Amino acid sequence: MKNMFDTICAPATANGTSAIGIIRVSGKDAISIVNSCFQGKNLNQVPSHTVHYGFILDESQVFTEEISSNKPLNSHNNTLIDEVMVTVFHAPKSFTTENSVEISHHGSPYIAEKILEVLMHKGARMASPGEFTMRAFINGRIDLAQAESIADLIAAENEASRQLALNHLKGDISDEITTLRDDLLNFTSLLELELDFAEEDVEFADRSALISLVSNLESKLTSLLDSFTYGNAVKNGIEVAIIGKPNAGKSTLLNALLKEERAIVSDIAGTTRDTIEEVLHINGSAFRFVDTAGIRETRDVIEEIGVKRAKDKIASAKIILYIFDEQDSSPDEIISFVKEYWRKDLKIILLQNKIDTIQGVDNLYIEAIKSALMPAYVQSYLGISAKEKTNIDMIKHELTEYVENLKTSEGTVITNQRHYEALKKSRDSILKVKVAITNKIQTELLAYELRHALEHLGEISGEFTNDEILGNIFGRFCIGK
Ligand SMILES: Nc1nc2c(ncn2[C@@H]2O[C@H](COP(=O)(O)OP(=O)(O)OP(=O)(O)O)[C@@H](O)[C@H]2O)c(=O)[nH]1
Ligand SMILES: [Mg+2]
Repeated sequence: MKNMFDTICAPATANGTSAIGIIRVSGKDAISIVNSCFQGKNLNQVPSHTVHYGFILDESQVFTEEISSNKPLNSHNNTLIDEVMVTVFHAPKSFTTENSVEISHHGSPYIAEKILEVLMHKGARMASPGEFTMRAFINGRIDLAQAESIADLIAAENEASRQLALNHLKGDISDEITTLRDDLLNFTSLLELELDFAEEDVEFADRSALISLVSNLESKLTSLLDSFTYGNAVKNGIEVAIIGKPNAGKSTLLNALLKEERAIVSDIAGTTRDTIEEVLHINGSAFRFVDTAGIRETRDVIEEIGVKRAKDKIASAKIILYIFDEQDSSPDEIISFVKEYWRKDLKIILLQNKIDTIQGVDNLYIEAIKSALMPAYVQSYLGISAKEKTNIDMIKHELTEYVENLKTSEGTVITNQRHYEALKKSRDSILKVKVAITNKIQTELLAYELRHALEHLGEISGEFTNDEILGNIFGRFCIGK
């Protein structure tokens, strides 16, 4: 980890031309460093949370002359880099809790670079990725789960992930974990007290109360863990594979869903050979649609690879849109396909395509499929025309409903794999504690398992952490965050 006492600087806005760019400076000397290359006002004397107009002075100027910050504004132009607004924050009321300055300059990458050069000449160093947020964490302004939620918030691309990230930033995970930990800590202390009085054979920690606490914890941890299915879906999008025989209309359907001609459509069976993936946001949730090669026996080596990829997609997808043409698929074919690929955590939607080409509905056909598969294997059967875009909205409605059903009862939703792992380990320890109590195991072992559970819970908020974990988390942030 780099020195936490350095004053750091970095652009806070994306690299590229824009109306305004912001450079962030944080650390003990942030204000004096910026002041030493600022012309307009003495920043060392301004109150916190105030904005000031002035100029950033050129590096050569900074070097050759003692700068008086109260110099008149009409100095020679080539000594000035840019006209800026600076915002001053005094410790501890800043994002990092350190003295901080934000310089708003004209949004040219060249100007940003020049200003950073000057700041570095004056003693600041370039921040590493996520270093501002890491300082906020190390200085105790936010916990680790909140720090991670900042990265999630920046990455949020739809309404649901924005909402969850904001809840996390506001501390919903942290609050929940703190409550769980406090209860546990209380008991662990009582058990450890018993150990101190081991000779006397006393019981400070009421075992039946401990059992009910442990059961309570177990169910809370389980519901947090369950929420990850939804949380993960929101954060990473839900994979939806479009599967079917060649010419069923898979690519036409992808195009209809996306409302653009993304995939090549033709009446030659075997048109799509590779998988084609596109993200579509429906009612605030992200779906990753994958168009695949039509599944059939083939001697064509390339097509065979495509078919293999399609089958891999069935394995990784959460939802399958199985699309078929009545004139080209018997009920038996469809039934045996579904039975072959069905798994408990997979939703299969059957789409009878090309309804624009059929005269009247063949009830026997539909009934044969429905009676064999519904509701055990399949919950929805829709008639569509991908070409005419008939009933595409019904597919979208089914997908939205899927997301709604994933939502567990209201409450905290886990979106982070690291939290999920830590919660799982906590629950494992809690289950061991439960067994230990029932078997009237030694207090010492009981206390040991409880400590473990506490540590795993503490990993989430960052109470128990190490440089490697921190490096891993903050290294993925952008510079300037
Ligand atoms: N009438 C009608 N034709 C359709 C419909 N959907 C697709 N087609 C036609 O069916 C043919 C095959 O469509 P594709 O979308 O390329 O089928 P695919 O499943 O992607 O086929 P492969 O990539 O070869 O596996 C094309 O000629 C489409 O125009 C539909 O709803 N109605
Ligand atoms: Mg295709």
